Amino acid sequence: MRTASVFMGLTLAATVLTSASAQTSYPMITHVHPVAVQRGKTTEVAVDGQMNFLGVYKALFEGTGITAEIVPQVPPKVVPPQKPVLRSVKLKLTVAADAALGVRDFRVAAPMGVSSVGQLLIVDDPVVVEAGDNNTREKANPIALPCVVCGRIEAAEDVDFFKLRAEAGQTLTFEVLCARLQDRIHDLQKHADPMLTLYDADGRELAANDDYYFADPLLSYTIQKTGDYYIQVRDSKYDGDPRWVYALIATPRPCAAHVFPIAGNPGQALDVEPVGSAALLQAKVPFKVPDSLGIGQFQLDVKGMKTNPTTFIVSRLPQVLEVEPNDTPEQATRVTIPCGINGRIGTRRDLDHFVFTATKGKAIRFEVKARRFGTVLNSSLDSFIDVMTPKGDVLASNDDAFGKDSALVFTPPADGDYVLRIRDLNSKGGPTFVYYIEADWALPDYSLRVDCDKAMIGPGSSAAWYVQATRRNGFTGPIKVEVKGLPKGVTVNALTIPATMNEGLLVLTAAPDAPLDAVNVALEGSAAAMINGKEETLVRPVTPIQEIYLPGGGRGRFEVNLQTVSVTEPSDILKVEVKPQVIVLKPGQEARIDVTIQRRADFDKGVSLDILLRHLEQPFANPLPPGVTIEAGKSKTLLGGGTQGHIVIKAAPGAAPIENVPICVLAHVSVNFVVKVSYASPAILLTIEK
Ligand SMILES: [Ca+2]
Ligand SMILES: [Ca+2]
Ligand SMILES: [Ca+2]
Ligand SMILES: [Ca+2]
Repeated sequence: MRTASVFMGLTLAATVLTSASAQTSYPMITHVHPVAVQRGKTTEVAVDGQMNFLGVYKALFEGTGITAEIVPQVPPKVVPPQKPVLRSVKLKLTVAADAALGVRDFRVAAPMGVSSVGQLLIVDDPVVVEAGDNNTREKANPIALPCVVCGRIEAAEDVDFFKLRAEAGQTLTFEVLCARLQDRIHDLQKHADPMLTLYDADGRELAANDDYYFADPLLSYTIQKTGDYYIQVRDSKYDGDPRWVYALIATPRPCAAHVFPIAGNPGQALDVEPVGSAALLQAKVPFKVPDSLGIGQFQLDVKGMKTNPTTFIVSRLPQVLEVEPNDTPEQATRVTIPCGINGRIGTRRDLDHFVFTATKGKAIRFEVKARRFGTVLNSSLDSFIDVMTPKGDVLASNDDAFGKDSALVFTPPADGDYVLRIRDLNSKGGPTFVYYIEADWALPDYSLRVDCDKAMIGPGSSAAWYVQATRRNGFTGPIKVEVKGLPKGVTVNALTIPATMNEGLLVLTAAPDAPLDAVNVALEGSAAAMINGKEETLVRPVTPIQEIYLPGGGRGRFEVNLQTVSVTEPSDILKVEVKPQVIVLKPGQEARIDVTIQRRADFDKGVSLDILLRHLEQPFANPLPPGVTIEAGKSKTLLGGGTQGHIVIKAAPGAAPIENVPICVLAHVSVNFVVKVSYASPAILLTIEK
């Protein structure tokens, strides 16, 4: 049944206590309070949002080490046929003592569907919750460091003061996680821009910070005089919203906001330079690189104290460090491809050059990993890269390929030396402008995303996921996609994205007796590719993308870390039936798909049909093979309150042969003028003959 949906309008606020009997949607999380939970403890948190949280029976988390008990809910009394609605659920969270620190995605599951993604912060220090009116220094909430304060910038003009005692010589660090917890919230139209200010006992401002990690602030300050101090959290424009929760980390422990170098080989013993207050204690810190490949966050040991988890990249590529001065092509640091380059745009207008020897026609891929919104790559650098001749003639350039990070593929026109240059787009620089560049052969490869991140399937019904492939460096082969860990009673069609297509459809179907449940699943692609003359199997994960509301009603898409399947109670549309389920066309031929929807007895609202996933006429996914289109004039897609429709598809005279491409019919129900819920038919296998 439901997959796509989104686009909350303000109209939802009008239906606070009751909903119409039909037009089912899923719970949409907007915020969690308190948003931080201490590991090794059990904590009760409130999860709030839109639509209906009544009957939530389970919570699902990214990673391991968190379990949840649902605190029993008390449904409000309503007059039938109205149904009770709750906008909140309380969870009793138990976090294992060895659970990974940091931000985690999670969801809750209700009988009618699984929620959009919410985020929680796992911390080591005691959590305290903002209390009462703390809008002035006089009314500040007392806190004892180290701690994590969970509060809210709940209204315009809200300022939150916290009072603390500090000793002369202590270096304190304060960090807020607030804006970073809002990026992937489905329908939070207005986002916070928090800032921090530190005051002494007399109200003199000692330090302030607005944007350190994207819009979130961080500041460290060395106390000169033992006494009372005040830390203030507010929005930089004095705005506020009850959904703007934050975690204020307040600690006398050393801070490593970044490290240099930012990458190393598994198991390597490195001396890294912390950027932050940890550098006051120890300029170079021994660090054993973990074995887990990829981008992670790890704590440093500084003089017997642990820092915050800081971002580090583990790679098998040989690692090199920039050597200053390298501000001109003549001073370039020599590197050998393939390698990982570690550097820093250390000052304003700094340029870093790297010279390498290349072979005519042997393509090289450069990818910067420094700053990507919505991830832990949080360097200050907005990279810009050029590949040049040793004389400085620019041959290729890139600014933004992955968020603010640059990437390009360079095919050398002749044997010889070439120079890679990296700089900040705005000529800024400083200790926090660390970067890593993957410099590797441009080998055939691909990546996969899936729209969307959750499936909600009624008994006997189906839901659709659209897998989208990006092919790189000449990879043209078919890609097999599999779903691992489906719940009991749920099946999915086989999918191999053909060589001539870049997308494919997965239809998940629940058996009529499938039990109510929700589980996280993993999608994986595998494909054969010729790598240096040898056939290899490339296995790649599929990144879930959640649709998010864009102001004005547009459909945004944001990468999340959870892919979830739920079996629900029967919804508005019980089933979308299609005939035929196998279609064979010759070029130039048409086929008519007859569609019958089974409505739940109390559901009489309008339904529309489609094969493409579209919003406001913009296509987001199209499972039809090349040359096959919908004949809109011959189709009946607006059913009103009816149950019968049809869609005519046509193969163009030049349509290439292709076998058994899965497509399906979506039945859309509008929840309001911006929220749409989609139900899917079983897969139809489409073949084009010669
Ligand atoms: Ca507050
Ligand atoms: Ca800010
Ligand atoms: Ca330089
Ligand atoms: Ca850039």
